[in-house]
Amino acid sequence: MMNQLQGEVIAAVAPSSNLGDYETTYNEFKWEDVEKEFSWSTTGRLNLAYEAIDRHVDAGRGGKTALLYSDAERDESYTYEDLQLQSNKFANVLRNLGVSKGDRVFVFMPRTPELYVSILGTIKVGAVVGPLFEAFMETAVKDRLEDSGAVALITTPTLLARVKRDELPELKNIIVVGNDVPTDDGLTDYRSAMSEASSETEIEWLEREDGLIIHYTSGSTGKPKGVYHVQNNMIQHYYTGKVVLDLKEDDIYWCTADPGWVTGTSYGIFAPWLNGATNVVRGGRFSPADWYQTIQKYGVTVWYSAPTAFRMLMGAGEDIIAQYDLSSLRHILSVGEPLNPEVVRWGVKVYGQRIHDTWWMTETGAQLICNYPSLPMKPGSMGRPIPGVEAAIVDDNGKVLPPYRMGNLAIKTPWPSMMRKIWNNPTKYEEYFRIDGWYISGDSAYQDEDGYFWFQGRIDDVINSSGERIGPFEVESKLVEHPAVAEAGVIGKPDPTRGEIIKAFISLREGYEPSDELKEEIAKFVKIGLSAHAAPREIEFKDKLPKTRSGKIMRRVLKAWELQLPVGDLSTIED
Ligand code: 6R9
Repeated sequence: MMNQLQGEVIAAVAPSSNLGDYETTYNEFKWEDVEKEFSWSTTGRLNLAYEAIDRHVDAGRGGKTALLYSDAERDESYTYEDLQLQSNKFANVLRNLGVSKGDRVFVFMPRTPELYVSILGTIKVGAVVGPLFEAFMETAVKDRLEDSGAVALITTPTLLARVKRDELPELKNIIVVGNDVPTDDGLTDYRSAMSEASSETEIEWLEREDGLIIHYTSGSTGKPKGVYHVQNNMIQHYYTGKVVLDLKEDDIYWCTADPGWVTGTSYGIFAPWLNGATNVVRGGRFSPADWYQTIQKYGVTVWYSAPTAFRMLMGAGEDIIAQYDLSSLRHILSVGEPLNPEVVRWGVKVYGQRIHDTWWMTETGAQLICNYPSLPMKPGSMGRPIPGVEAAIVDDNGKVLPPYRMGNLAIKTPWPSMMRKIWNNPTKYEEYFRIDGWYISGDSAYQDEDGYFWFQGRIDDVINSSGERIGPFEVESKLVEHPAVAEAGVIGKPDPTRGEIIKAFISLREGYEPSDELKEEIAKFVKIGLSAHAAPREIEFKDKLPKTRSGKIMRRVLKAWELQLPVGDLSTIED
């Protein structure tokens, strides 16, 4: 099973990347060298918003474009100096409302420049940001505001209707961005408050261990967990921006993620601005034409997205690609889910670029295992650990396993952007560190003899059929190679004789109709292409698969459907 995806290597594309030679950099690397970049090396204090924005202005780069924003109605551009002044104003708006260091301030609104200004201003006063997806409904919003004890919220008139203010006594202030702001108690009109606020402010200078952000993320059971991160994260945001995103002075960088997801903050805000890049934000929903148009319009050079988006672009076909000039692209990356080798091959074909997989989690705060422009790529592998990080496959007792043995993907503690707590839930936090010296990710993987890591699934997704352990990802990857298959989700279905059998949920590409013949053909395709025991014994066609907002196929929902069990917390599901 484990060697099925091995053997294919795509040569390094940019030996002159910021990383340089992987082995040498990895062996000689020290975090202390990166830390020197920031103000604490001279003052002992820091503030991420200062380091990301004002630091560039102080260094004479204030006129450089920091943000290129567009949606169906707006088309705007902001320099680093513009963002400095706007975030200063917003910091003053918050201070006038009594917000101070350590307070939790949540943002609940679509991707607009105001969202980015609000986040930066919140950090400037030393408050902890809590980003929420715009599509959250009442209960999801309430759970998060209540658990975190948020004192302020920035939202829009439309979304305000989903905030149960009478049930949230700690939420004293709501700042509303929009045209018709109601004038109730506790509501502040963003625009008029901003126009009255001074554009100078005192930055709250912080310790490295002071709070930065809380991202709520769903586990397989229970309520969402508030993953708490500190200012120290910026060391790793900055460094991975440099060596994984490979950001250079002239890059036009586009991360397609919403800040409701950790990718949209760590890599949609912090990493690009800490590196002084020009950051593209496109509002509105996904559409292939719109996305290609965005790349063409701005001349995007570095593009960070997710497998689900790449698969949808693949589904949209090649004719549309021919209508746009995408020649500015020089580096493409992916995160959030396993990146199927088929997608990598397709990227090489249609974009002339490898799509570089990166692995990390909300809890890890920043990228940990990655493909680099200067490293040969093995499609289907997540790559190798970033310099300064040690990763391994360990068994349940913490024993490090040799190459090709599947086990817990674990990270040696600590690393700069490691979460520092689960808000209000120390027990959950400790579970991740139950094996001394290691963070246990909950993912299963194996490592090959060259040190590359291969994702197999979430631990609880691993299928055991007739004693064979099968990673659903390998089966799904083979399935999407079939011309009829757009997306596939694979689960283990309990079976009296085999323990579990493999069941595949499949959505079909345009032009294909469900039929028993097609089921047979697809099963045979896996049997021949992967192995007999990996072939799904059952296939069910669906119009759409359940996915999180970050694009992960929710295997636990497929499983719950199959077993007719409650599906649990669905607050992060796509509509
Ligand atoms: C950044 C982010 C974390 C979980 C993680 C794993 C899956 C993320 C992946 C990947 C395979 C990759 N995941 N990147 N699986 N290959 N390159 O996604 O954070 O939303 O917390 O999800 O996502 O299962 O444990 P988060």
